[in-house]
Amino acid sequence: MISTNTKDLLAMPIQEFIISSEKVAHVQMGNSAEHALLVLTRTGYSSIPVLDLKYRLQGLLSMKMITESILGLEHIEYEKLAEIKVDTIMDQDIAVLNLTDTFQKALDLVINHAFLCIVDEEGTFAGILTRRVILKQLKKYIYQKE
Ligand code: 2BA
Repeated sequence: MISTNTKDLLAMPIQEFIISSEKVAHVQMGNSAEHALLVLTRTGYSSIPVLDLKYRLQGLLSMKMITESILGLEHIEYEKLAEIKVDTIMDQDIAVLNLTDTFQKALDLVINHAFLCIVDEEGTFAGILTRRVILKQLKKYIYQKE
Protein backbone atom coordinates (compact mmCIF):
# COMPACT_ATOMS: atom_id res chain seq x y z
CA MET A 1 0.00 0.00 0.00
CA ILE A 2 1.27 3.51 -0.86
CA SER A 3 1.38 5.97 2.09
CA THR A 4 -0.14 9.47 1.90
CA ASN A 5 3.34 11.11 1.88
CA THR A 6 4.49 8.94 -0.99
CA LYS A 7 1.35 9.89 -2.84
CA ASP A 8 2.25 13.59 -2.34
CA LEU A 9 5.67 13.06 -3.89
CA LEU A 10 4.29 11.02 -6.78
CA ALA A 11 1.62 13.64 -7.47
CA MET A 12 4.08 16.56 -7.63
CA PRO A 13 4.34 18.29 -11.01
CA ILE A 14 7.74 17.82 -12.66
CA GLN A 15 8.10 21.49 -13.59
CA GLU A 16 10.36 22.43 -10.67
CA PHE A 17 12.79 19.54 -11.30
CA ILE A 18 13.64 20.15 -14.93
CA ILE A 19 16.95 21.37 -16.38
CA SER A 20 15.74 24.30 -18.47
CA SER A 21 16.24 24.38 -22.22
CA GLU A 22 18.97 27.05 -22.25
CA LYS A 23 21.19 24.74 -20.17
CA VAL A 24 20.61 21.69 -22.37
CA ALA A 25 23.14 20.89 -25.09
CA HIS A 26 21.29 20.28 -28.37
CA VAL A 27 21.63 20.26 -32.15
CA GLN A 28 19.28 21.67 -34.76
CA MET A 29 17.60 20.10 -37.76
CA GLY A 30 19.85 20.63 -40.77
CA ASN A 31 23.04 20.51 -38.70
CA SER A 32 25.65 18.10 -40.03
CA ALA A 33 26.69 14.89 -38.30
CA GLU A 34 30.16 16.45 -38.05
CA HIS A 35 28.79 19.37 -36.00
CA ALA A 36 26.79 16.95 -33.81
CA LEU A 37 29.90 14.84 -33.22
CA LEU A 38 31.70 17.97 -31.98
CA VAL A 39 28.82 18.90 -29.64
CA LEU A 40 28.57 15.37 -28.21
CA THR A 41 32.33 15.11 -27.74
CA ARG A 42 32.76 18.57 -26.18
CA THR A 43 29.81 18.25 -23.76
CA GLY A 44 30.50 14.63 -22.86
CA TYR A 45 26.81 13.63 -23.10
CA SER A 46 25.96 10.37 -24.84
CA SER A 47 22.62 11.56 -26.26
CA ILE A 48 21.11 15.04 -26.83
CA PRO A 49 17.86 16.50 -28.25
CA VAL A 50 17.39 17.64 -31.85
CA LEU A 51 15.28 20.82 -32.17
CA ASP A 52 13.82 22.66 -35.15
CA LEU A 53 14.21 26.40 -35.76
CA LYS A 54 11.10 27.10 -33.67
CA TYR A 55 12.61 25.18 -30.73
CA ARG A 56 10.21 22.26 -31.12
CA LEU A 57 11.50 18.82 -30.22
CA GLN A 58 12.09 16.57 -33.25
CA GLY A 59 14.29 13.72 -32.05
CA LEU A 60 17.32 12.49 -30.15
CA LEU A 61 20.84 12.03 -31.39
CA SER A 62 23.55 9.81 -29.96
CA MET A 63 27.15 8.98 -30.80
CA LYS A 64 26.03 5.48 -31.86
CA MET A 65 23.70 6.92 -34.53
CA ILE A 66 26.55 8.98 -35.97
CA THR A 67 28.97 6.05 -35.97
CA GLU A 68 26.42 3.77 -37.63
CA SER A 69 25.75 6.35 -40.36
CA ILE A 70 29.40 6.33 -41.48
CA LEU A 71 30.10 2.60 -41.15
CA GLY A 72 31.08 1.32 -44.57
CA LEU A 73 31.66 -2.31 -45.49
CA GLU A 74 35.45 -2.05 -45.25
CA HIS A 75 36.14 1.10 -43.26
CA ILE A 76 34.61 4.08 -41.45
CA GLU A 77 33.75 6.76 -44.00
CA TYR A 78 34.69 9.88 -42.03
CA GLU A 79 34.48 12.03 -45.17
CA LYS A 80 30.66 11.57 -45.13
CA LEU A 81 30.27 13.32 -41.75
CA ALA A 82 29.94 16.81 -43.25
CA GLU A 83 27.22 15.73 -45.74
CA ILE A 84 24.97 13.75 -43.41
CA LYS A 85 22.20 15.80 -41.77
CA VAL A 86 21.20 14.98 -38.19
CA ASP A 87 17.51 14.77 -39.16
CA THR A 88 18.22 11.75 -41.39
CA ILE A 89 19.84 9.71 -38.60
CA MET A 90 18.10 10.87 -35.38
CA ASP A 91 15.72 8.72 -33.35
CA GLN A 92 12.16 10.07 -33.45
CA ASP A 93 10.86 7.61 -30.87
CA ILE A 94 11.32 9.84 -27.80
CA ALA A 95 10.06 9.79 -24.21
CA VAL A 96 8.26 13.16 -23.92
CA LEU A 97 6.44 14.66 -20.95
CA ASN A 98 4.47 17.87 -20.46
CA LEU A 99 5.41 20.47 -17.83
CA THR A 100 2.23 19.59 -15.94
CA ASP A 101 2.91 15.83 -15.79
CA THR A 102 3.56 14.21 -12.42
CA PHE A 103 6.66 12.81 -10.74
CA GLN A 104 5.07 9.36 -10.91
CA LYS A 105 4.84 9.46 -14.69
CA ALA A 106 8.49 10.53 -14.88
CA LEU A 107 9.56 7.80 -12.44
CA ASP A 108 7.92 5.13 -14.59
CA LEU A 109 9.70 6.42 -17.72
CA VAL A 110 13.23 6.94 -16.32
CA ILE A 111 13.53 3.22 -15.72
CA ASN A 112 14.06 2.82 -19.46
CA HIS A 113 15.35 6.30 -20.40
CA ALA A 114 18.36 8.17 -18.97
CA PHE A 115 16.48 11.44 -19.45
CA LEU A 116 13.06 12.65 -20.50
CA CYS A 117 12.33 15.58 -22.81
CA ILE A 118 9.78 18.10 -21.57
CA VAL A 119 7.60 20.27 -23.81
CA ASP A 120 5.22 23.12 -22.95
CA GLU A 121 1.57 23.34 -23.99
CA GLU A 122 2.57 24.63 -27.45
CA GLY A 123 4.99 21.76 -28.04
CA THR A 124 8.06 23.97 -27.53
CA PHE A 125 11.05 22.28 -25.92
CA ALA A 126 11.16 23.33 -22.24
CA GLY A 127 14.07 21.20 -20.99
CA ILE A 128 14.93 17.74 -19.73
CA LEU A 129 14.37 15.69 -16.60
CA THR A 130 17.33 13.43 -15.86
CA ARG A 131 17.51 10.15 -14.01
CA ARG A 132 20.00 11.82 -11.66
CA VAL A 133 17.51 14.51 -10.58
CA ILE A 134 14.73 11.94 -10.07
CA LEU A 135 17.04 9.74 -7.94
CA LYS A 136 18.16 12.76 -5.89
CA GLN A 137 14.54 13.65 -5.10
CA LEU A 138 13.76 10.04 -4.15
CA LYS A 139 16.85 9.86 -1.93
CA LYS A 140 15.90 13.10 -0.16
CA TYR A 141 12.44 11.74 0.43
CA ILE A 142 13.57 8.29 1.68
CA TYR A 143 16.15 9.76 4.13
CA GLN A 144 13.60 12.21 5.53
CA LYS A 145 11.39 9.23 6.30
CA GLU A 146 13.96 7.48 8.53
P1 2BA B 1 24.86 10.44 -20.26
O1 2BA B 1 25.56 11.45 -21.12
O2 2BA B 1 25.04 9.00 -20.64
O3 2BA B 1 25.34 10.66 -18.78
C1 2BA B 1 25.12 9.70 -17.77
C2 2BA B 1 25.41 10.31 -16.42
O4 2BA B 1 26.79 10.67 -16.37
C3 2BA B 1 24.66 11.62 -16.21
O5 2BA B 1 23.38 11.29 -15.69
C4 2BA B 1 25.54 12.37 -15.24
O6 2BA B 1 25.37 11.87 -13.93
C5 2BA B 1 26.94 11.97 -15.72
N1 2BA B 1 27.44 12.94 -16.73
C6 2BA B 1 27.66 12.67 -18.02
N2 2BA B 1 28.16 13.75 -18.66
C7 2BA B 1 28.26 14.75 -17.74
C8 2BA B 1 28.70 16.13 -17.77
N3 2BA B 1 29.16 16.72 -18.91
N4 2BA B 1 28.63 16.84 -16.64
C9 2BA B 1 28.18 16.28 -15.49
N5 2BA B 1 27.75 14.98 -15.39
C10 2BA B 1 27.79 14.22 -16.50
P2 2BA B 1 22.19 12.32 -15.72
O7 2BA B 1 22.60 13.64 -15.17
O8 2BA B 1 21.03 11.62 -15.09
O9 2BA B 1 21.87 12.53 -17.28
C11 2BA B 1 21.21 11.55 -18.03
C12 2BA B 1 21.34 11.86 -19.51
O10 2BA B 1 20.70 13.10 -19.80
C13 2BA B 1 22.78 12.02 -19.98
O11 2BA B 1 23.29 10.72 -20.25
C14 2BA B 1 22.60 12.89 -21.21
O12 2BA B 1 22.24 12.10 -22.34
C15 2BA B 1 21.39 13.77 -20.85
N6 2BA B 1 21.79 15.09 -20.33
C16 2BA B 1 21.98 15.43 -19.03
N7 2BA B 1 22.28 16.73 -18.89
C17 2BA B 1 22.26 17.27 -20.14
C18 2BA B 1 22.50 18.59 -20.68
N8 2BA B 1 22.78 19.66 -19.92
N9 2BA B 1 22.43 18.73 -22.03
C19 2BA B 1 22.12 17.68 -22.84
N10 2BA B 1 21.88 16.42 -22.39
C20 2BA B 1 21.96 16.20 -21.07
